[in-house]
Amino acid sequence: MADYEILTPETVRSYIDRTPSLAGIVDTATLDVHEVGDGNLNLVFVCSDADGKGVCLKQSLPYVRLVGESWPLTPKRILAEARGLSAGARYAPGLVPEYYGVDDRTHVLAMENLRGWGMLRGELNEGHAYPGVDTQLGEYVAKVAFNTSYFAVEQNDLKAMVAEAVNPELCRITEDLVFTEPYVDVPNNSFVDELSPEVAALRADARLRAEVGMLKWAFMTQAEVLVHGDLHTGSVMVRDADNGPECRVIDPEFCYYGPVGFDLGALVGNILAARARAAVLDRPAPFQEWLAQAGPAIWDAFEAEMRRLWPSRLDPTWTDGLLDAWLAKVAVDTVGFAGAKANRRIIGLAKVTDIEQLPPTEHVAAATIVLRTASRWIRDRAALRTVTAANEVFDEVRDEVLG
Ligand code: SR1
Ligand code: MG
Repeated sequence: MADYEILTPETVRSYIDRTPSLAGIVDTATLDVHEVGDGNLNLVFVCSDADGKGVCLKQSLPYVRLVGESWPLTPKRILAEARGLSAGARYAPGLVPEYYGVDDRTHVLAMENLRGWGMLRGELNEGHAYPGVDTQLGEYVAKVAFNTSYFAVEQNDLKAMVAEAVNPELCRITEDLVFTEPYVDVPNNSFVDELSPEVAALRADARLRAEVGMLKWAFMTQAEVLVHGDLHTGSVMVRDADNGPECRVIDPEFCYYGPVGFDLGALVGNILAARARAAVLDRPAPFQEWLAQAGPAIWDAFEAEMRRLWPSRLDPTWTDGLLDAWLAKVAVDTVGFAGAKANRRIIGLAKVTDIEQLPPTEHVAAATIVLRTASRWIRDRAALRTVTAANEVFDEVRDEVLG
């Protein structure tokens, strides 16, 4: 049970009226309110008035929405989301929604209402390409990463920021659901019988189990930058604007100081699911080709932005050679984390519509492509070295599964 007021579409108007920080944002007399939260954790209210002004209110529940009150979860996670959104607004303006503030009594965060925007995952499911959004996402990750790291923040200050941003309950979810549970038999897992041999094979692969353990270790110990922490294609809103496609990154409630490759890997791993879906549905070649270059494009934009920002680093004794070595390490991390993020969506709790909403035969084929590709990414990431090389594994596996 919550010990704070849980909002409903009917109570949102009076909540806005009695919350000084929201005064004047919308006209509550003409407000239209819809609860649209289709994620795993929270309530989301999109509110629009008759003049076209809007606000989006996100309220964290004291439990996991996907499961119910039997899985309690701190509602203070909304403060982590506020931290992530503020960092995005400061370092990557225009790539996150406008942030209007957070109320730590009711665990409600207010932000720009992205009315008319679509979720990238849903758009990809429908076969819609968003050229340029890949580049914007790579830039977003680099801008936040550089500016929240030792590259740009004085050592003592950064240590305080790392401590302030610890997010143990949310990180524990990731540690369990991404790195542990898919590889053992627990009630949270589920998959169709036809996938049992694939799952058994990856669980029996000692090398893979060791490598996924190393990725979990990296997730738990490498406080490199403020990562978003859940940067899948459902955390990206998109639209076709006058100047071309654009995106806004949302939902950073899992943010904490971790390895930057975890965010890049989340994007690449979810593009893997989208690619598998597009392949089994035999989507038109231009769409599949755009999806194929999206992972490398994200990486290229990330690397280019890091190199652009590099001359402004605080410590000039960090040489250009260090940046080269650091980028090489992050590229390997990215491939590995992408594999871990993809496998969990097939085997564990919290699946993705890309794969779940396929007809049975296509579902098995797409899931098999994801599992085989992702497992090779995890196991062979040091040899693969780049997102581009990882893409070639997808091509091989797709041909092996689809013939
Ligand atoms: C129990 S929460 C399941 C998942 O939802 C979030 O979006 C994260 O991906 C988390 O792992
Ligand atoms: Mg989320």
